[in-house]
Amino acid sequence: MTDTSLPTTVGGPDLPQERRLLTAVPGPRSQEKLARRARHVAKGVGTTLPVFVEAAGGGVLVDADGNSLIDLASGIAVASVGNSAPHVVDRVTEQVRAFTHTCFMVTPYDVYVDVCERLAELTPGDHEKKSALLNSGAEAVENAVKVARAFTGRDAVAVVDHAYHGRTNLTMAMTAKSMPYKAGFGPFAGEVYRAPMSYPFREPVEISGSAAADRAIDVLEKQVGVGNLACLVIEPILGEGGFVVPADGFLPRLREWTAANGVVFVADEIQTGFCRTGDWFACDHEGVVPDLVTTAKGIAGGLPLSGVTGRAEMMDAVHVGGLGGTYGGNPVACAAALGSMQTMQELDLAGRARQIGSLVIDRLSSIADKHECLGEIRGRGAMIAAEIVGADGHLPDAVRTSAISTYCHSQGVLTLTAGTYSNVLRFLPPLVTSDALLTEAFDVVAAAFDATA
Ligand code: PLZ
Repeated sequence: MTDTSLPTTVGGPDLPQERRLLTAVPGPRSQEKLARRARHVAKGVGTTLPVFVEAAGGGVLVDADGNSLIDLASGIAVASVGNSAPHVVDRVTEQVRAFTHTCFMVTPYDVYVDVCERLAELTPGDHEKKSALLNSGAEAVENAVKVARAFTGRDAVAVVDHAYHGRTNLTMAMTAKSMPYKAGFGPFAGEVYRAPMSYPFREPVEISGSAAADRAIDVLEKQVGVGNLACLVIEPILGEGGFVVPADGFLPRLREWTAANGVVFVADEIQTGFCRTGDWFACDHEGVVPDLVTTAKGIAGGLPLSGVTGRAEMMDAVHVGGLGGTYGGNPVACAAALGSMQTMQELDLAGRARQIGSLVIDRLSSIADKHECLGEIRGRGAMIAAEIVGADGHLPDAVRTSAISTYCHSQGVLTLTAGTYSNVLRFLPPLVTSDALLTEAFDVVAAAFDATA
């Protein structure tokens, strides 16, 4: 008889931290599972790398064929503390044993309040803050807009070019890119207006951050009217848009203008938050203090949780019962968040993100010396991207980008792409990845540039 008290597969940081290829990627067992997936899972749900994962931890994913892949994705910036991080596993296990759900709106519990208290401490600014917890990033963005509308009594929502805010109806309207996020899914929510972003690599002529902000402000003042504008929602560094870091001064100028005009400044820190950029939040780098911050992804070590945190008077502008949802702030997800934040603090993962950033930038710089197609290296902390261009040094090269990524996958390194023009390689390793593993991963990335030249 087999001992069923023990899980057959254990992930977490004790997994051997190595790249190990036993078969082609995907191997035969993953291929079999893929055929089953195709029978039962809707086609619209895409796959970046079709291997079936059986365990993960630290900086690796182990697939059904026993291959150990280096993870440069973290499940899109989620597993920052690594998969099955010990504090997350312990707190989740304890919580699952105690109770799994009551619905916070029916009968409250401590871990929800604990997470809100931590969010108030960790998000930028030392003003009085309150939070509401939800399930997904898109839901957090939707709720931030509800709060801003309730507080201001205004309707309009401003977003920027290349923005990504989610796949629900309102957040599809707020997201810029049509394919694959919006095509065929309209009509979209109204009263969403798009302003030009600061995208230093793609400006026709060099423009300062504050001048780029004035360009956006001009569009909003003339085409929307500040009196109609409830909020400006912006990612301090674009995520899906290609890790675009706006020119210095862009965010501070927008912050100043929104404050002067009664517009709620919402920082969407869903991808940038929780140590990813080398600080707790990306707004911290320029000393920008948003009115509201949306969080998700890295917050809870892989369990679904998101939040809106902001000025107490804004959060409290909504009538009782106006915010919530059945699962929002689920106790198991909240326990995971507390374990994840504890890990970030104990291991100084913000500091580690900065170290990872310099290693990655170093490696990409030597690739750029050899390959002119690497048009720009940008990002902060462990959120670094390489924009891939054609021989003119400017035209986006999505084909080469995809070829580089595909090569990495075949060699057991999980990379992601991004960008409006699908020509950005983005690197989001778990913040607990070792230097040795990163070095090996970037040897493969370098080989991918050579092999696709
Ligand atoms: N805001 C800044 O990055 C999620 C989406 C991947 P959800 N980004 C990854 C995909 O193809 O669906 C994201 C984000 C920013 C909002 C969201 C939305 O978060 O948890 O996916 O709803």
